[in-house]
Amino acid sequence: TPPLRPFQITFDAATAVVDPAGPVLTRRMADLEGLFRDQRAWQELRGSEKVVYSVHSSPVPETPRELPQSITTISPGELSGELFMTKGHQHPDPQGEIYLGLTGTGGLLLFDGAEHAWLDMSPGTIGYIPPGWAHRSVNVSADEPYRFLAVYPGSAGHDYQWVLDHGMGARAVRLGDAFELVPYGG
Ligand code: M6P
Ligand code: ZN
Repeated sequence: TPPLRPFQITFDAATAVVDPAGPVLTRRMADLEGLFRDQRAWQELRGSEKVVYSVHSSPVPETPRELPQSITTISPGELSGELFMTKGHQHPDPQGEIYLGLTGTGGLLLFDGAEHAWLDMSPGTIGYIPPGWAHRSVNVSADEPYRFLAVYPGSAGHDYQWVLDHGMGARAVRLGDAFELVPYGG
C-alpha cells in the first residue's frame, strides 16, 4: 500500500459518522462470550440482535507507524446488573493509547495484571492508557449511549485472550441510580 498523504477526517459526535469512513464493527451479545459474570443470563441472550457496541474507524490502517482512530458507541444496558461494556483487550506490543469522551458518561477500566484503575469519562475527558494496561470501556448511563474517540499506534494489536485469561480486576455493576466496582470474580 502506498504511504498516506496528509488528509482531514471529520466526525459527527452526535452520530459517530466518520468521513471518510473506514471499517465499521458491530458487537452483539454473541460476540461477548465468557466476559459477563452471569453466564446463564448471557446464554439466554446470546441470540439477541441488540447491538451492545459499535466501532466506526477512519481509513488509517492498523500498520506500523500509523495512528489509526475509531469512535466506539456503547448502548445503555446491563446484563444481570453488569453494565454494557466493550470486550477489552491488551496490546500485544505494549504501547499507549488515548481515549477522548464525546457524548454520554462512561468509564475506562484498566488492569495491568495486578492492579486495576477506573477513570470517569465524559465529553472532553482524555483517558490515558499507559503501555501494559489492558483496557475496557463501560457505559454507566442507564438511558444514553456513551461514545468516545480512540487514537492508538497501528502496530499495537488487540489481544482478547489476555482478558479471558486474566480478567479485568473489577466489574462495573448497577447500584440504584449509580454503579459500583466489584471484584472481578464476585
Ligand atoms: C476503541 C479502541 C479500538 C477497540 C475498540 C473496541 O475504539 O481501543 O482499538 O477495538 O475501542 O474495544 P474492543 O476491541 O476491546 O472490543
Ligand atoms: Zn487498545
